[in-house]
Parts: sequence; C-alpha cells; structure tokens
Amino acid sequence: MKITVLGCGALGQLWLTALYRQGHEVQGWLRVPQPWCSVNVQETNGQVFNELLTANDPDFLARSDLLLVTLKAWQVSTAVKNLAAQLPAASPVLLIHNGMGTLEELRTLQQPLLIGMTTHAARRDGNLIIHVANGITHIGPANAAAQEYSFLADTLHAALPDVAWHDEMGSASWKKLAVNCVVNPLTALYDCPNGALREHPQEVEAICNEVAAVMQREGHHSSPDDLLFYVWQVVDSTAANISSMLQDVRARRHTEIDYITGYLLNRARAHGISVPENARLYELIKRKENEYERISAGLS
Ligand code: KPL
Repeated sequence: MKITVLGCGALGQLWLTALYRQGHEVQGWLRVPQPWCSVNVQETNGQVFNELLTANDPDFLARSDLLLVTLKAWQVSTAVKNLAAQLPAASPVLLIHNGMGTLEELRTLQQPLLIGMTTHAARRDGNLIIHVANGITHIGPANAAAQEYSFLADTLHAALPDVAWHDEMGSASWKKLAVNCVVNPLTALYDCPNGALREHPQEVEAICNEVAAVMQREGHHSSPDDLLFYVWQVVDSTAANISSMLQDVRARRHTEIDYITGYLLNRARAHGISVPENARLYELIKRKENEYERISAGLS
C-alpha cells in the first residue's frame, strides 16, 4: 500500500518504521516544509532502525491508499482538513490519538474515517524514539463509509502487531477516555509516574464515578466499579510510564486536556450532569499550561 503518515513524533515514527519494513511505500507529512523526514527508532529488541524517508510530497499524497494520523488531538482537525482535498475521496483516514472530539470536528470529511487507540508505549530520548513496550491497537469505523475497511486491521497487524478490528468503537473510546481523565491530569499535577496514583485512591475513584455517570448517559453502560477496576488495571500495567500529559507539561508543550477532561466536561454539560472533580482538574491543568504558554509568548 501507499501510506502517508501525518505527524512524525514517537508514534508516527513507530508506524513509519513498521510499515516501511513490511514493504509498504510510506512518506511522512510534517509541519516543516522539507522533502524528507528522518526516522530513528530503537525497537523493543534493542535494534535501531535509521532511515531518511520521503516527506511532504503532494503527488504521493494524491496517490495514497491511507492517511494515518498520529498527531496530538488538538492538531488533528486543522491538519486533516488542510490535506483532505489532495487525498483521493475513497482513501481512508485513520486517527490514532488520546481523547475525543476530533470526530465531531471532522464530521464533514468526505473520506472514510476510522478511529484508533493504542497501548504501544514510545518515548523520545534526544533524536531517538524508544519503543518502550509492545501493545494493542484497536481500530474501527467512525463513519458509514469506513465500515468496509476491516481489512486494514490485518494489513496494519502484519506491520505492527497487535491490531484488532471493532465494528463499534464507542464503548472502548469512552473506557480509554476514563483512563486518560484519571491518569493524565493527576500524574501531570503530582509530577509522578502512573503507578504512583495508587497513593491517591480517593481522587481516582471520584473521577471514575463522574466519568461513569456521563458515559451511561451517552449510551455506553459501565458500572462505576467496573470502570474503576479497568482504570486500576491500566495504572498497574503502565506503572513505570510517564504519561503523555506529564511529558507535555515537563516539556512546556500544549497538552491534550481539552480533548480529554474538556471533552468530558462538554458532554456532562450537555446532559446536565455535575462533574466537580474533573472540572477542578481541568482548571488546574489549564492554569499550568497558560502560565508557561504566556511566558513563552513573552507575556507576563
Ligand atoms: O494513554 C496514556 C497516556 O500516557 O497518554 C496512558 C494509558 C495513561 C499511559 O501512560
């Protein structure tokens, strides 16, 4: 297949490496207008893959069979809308990011739209992307046109296993949102690895209870206890991880809070449900983010 990967950060480089190795024709798409992208990945077995790949080639994009989007949630819709007119109308667009809300922003996209979530862990160490742990990528359709693209799960699985297809992604997306509502803001505020949240059980439980209430009204049933059990499982299995939000805060980057807790707050408001613990965490993260963004913009 001919595949354009939009976003060449840690996850984008993992996919570029895996797809290239599998014999697919790949290119990266970057914000900087340069015709190549450097991929430098240390795989889980310690082997390093280093290659200069094509980037930002509009002809390649116009013949791509798939646009794989690995940007941060807040970058997705603007970037995809900018490229959509150059991508064939029948070529699917697969979004893999934390949080929710981008599907609503891309409602009018004519291409088949798919959503994915992954538990692969990767981190940047200087110029090297370290693939810390293998995981599972769950993908599924986000609009009617995407329903016939289940074969993509096999194609992607052959390159970077495991990949599983789901005809319905709503419940899985909400469960992942619950994990991110708990882990991301709390680890960013306490400046701790995921596993240290075992020291804050009351906050974890309060967040889960609020998410379960909203999730139920959205039509995805999960009891607060089941959701809490699931969240603790993820906390324990990623205990040594530095969450993506803590990495963003430490690097003074814009966070995905608007698409994680912010999305929950929007849906809670729409249903008239009060979510005070999540609202408090949203405010604290926004305050932190605004502080360093104001400083880097030269405002006092
Ligand atoms: O998705 C994650 C993130 O860090 O963004 C979790 C699952 C919390 C793993 O760290």
